[in-house]
Amino acid sequence: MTDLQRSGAASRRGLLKAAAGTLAAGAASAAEGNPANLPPNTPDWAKSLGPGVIEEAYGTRSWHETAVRRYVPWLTQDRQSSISFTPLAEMHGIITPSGLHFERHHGGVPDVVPADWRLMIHGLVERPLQFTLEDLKRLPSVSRIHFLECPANGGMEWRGAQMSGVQFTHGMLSCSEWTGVPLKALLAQCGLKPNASWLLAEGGDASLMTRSIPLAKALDDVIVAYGQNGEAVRPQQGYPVRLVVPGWEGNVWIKWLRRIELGDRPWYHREETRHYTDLMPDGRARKFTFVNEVNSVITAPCPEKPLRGKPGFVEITGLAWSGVGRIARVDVSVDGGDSWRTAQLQEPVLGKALTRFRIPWEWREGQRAFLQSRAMDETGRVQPTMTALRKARGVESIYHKNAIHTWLVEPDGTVVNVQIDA
Ligand SMILES: Nc1nc2c(c(=O)[nH]1)N[C@H]1C(S)=C(S)[C@@H](COP(=O)(O)O)O[C@H]1N2
Ligand SMILES: [Mo]
Repeated sequence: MTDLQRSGAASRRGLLKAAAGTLAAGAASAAEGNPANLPPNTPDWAKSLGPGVIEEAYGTRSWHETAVRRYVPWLTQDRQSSISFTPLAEMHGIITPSGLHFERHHGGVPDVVPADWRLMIHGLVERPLQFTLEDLKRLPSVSRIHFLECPANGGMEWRGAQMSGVQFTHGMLSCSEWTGVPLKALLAQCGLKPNASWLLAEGGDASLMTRSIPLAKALDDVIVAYGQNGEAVRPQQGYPVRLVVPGWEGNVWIKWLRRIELGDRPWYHREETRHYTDLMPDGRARKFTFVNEVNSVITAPCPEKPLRGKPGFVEITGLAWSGVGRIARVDVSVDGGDSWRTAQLQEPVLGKALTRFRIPWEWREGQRAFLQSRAMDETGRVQPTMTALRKARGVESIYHKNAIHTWLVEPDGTVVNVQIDA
């Protein structure tokens, strides 16, 4: 049996276990290599026919690839109301494979039966309507690439660095191509009453999560999405339909969407309609902070991608994003912000999407370096330093931490998560 056959035959769970189990051995043998497989020899895998088409009717990645979503056991009491993180250090380009999209659920993942699913739109409308999935798919669609970030991303680090790598410092962040119907079109079918100014979106999971969203945003760029990266939205992401609210905090991207109610004010009064608030140093709270502001992080080198023992040319690369528009510029420092060089932005550079940046660097043997990236968006917003952000927001917040992040490269090439006073 070849490796591909073995992985094809294994259950999903079995495959993950197998992959994890071979990680250590695989890493060691990858470094050494098997001389019999190296040039000029014919490698083992070229000596016999491999499996044919549809051996795996729904494909999976190579079983040698081991990056997985992970969670932090001490962060939540259980896994139903919890969060898992995207392994950002392993990502190429800007699209997150759907199987590695971070997950945030308040009541677990419901198994919604598509034939039994309806979207109800009611409240301050002329004609309350219900849509089936087929109804939605008959309407003109759009496909747009947007990042989705939980506003709690980085929230464990207001008081200091504490997470072990970029997966946990920034991994409540993913980016997909979303396909669906502009919410504006559905609202037009229902006919808005003149005093409609807010909407309530409700999810069909056990948490029946609801969020208030200003109507102006709904009429701007909100999508009622059934597609994710070319296929149906994954169950973990809200199958069959979720709200896509470009650039805005993840908690308003209601999953398993089932109801939209139009009103003339936000739904403060409902217990389950609590919104995320930001506690300020003077004791006041910011009630609605919808936009995820300009942010960036270096994804290599990083704690998961150390330079160990290999001085010389290194490409520093990472991701930048802004909830208000396109990324205009990313500067990179290797000396903790004393000096900066402007990185190259890789196409495509899209509004409210992840943007990849790259810049070459010569790492001298034994050099200690403080790597930072500082993004600026097309509106001129610039990422603040951690010191400046703390000054403005204090340390009682959880949400909307978009400070410049620092990785310390030790003389031996190990990379450590640190915060510096600058
Ligand atoms: N119905 C419902 N929608 C939801 C949630 C939920 O628990 N239930 N979690 C929200 C939060 S807090 C975030 S950050 C995003 C996460 O989306 P993802 O799981 O696709 O990454 O979904 C939002 N939509
Ligand atoms: Mo979230």
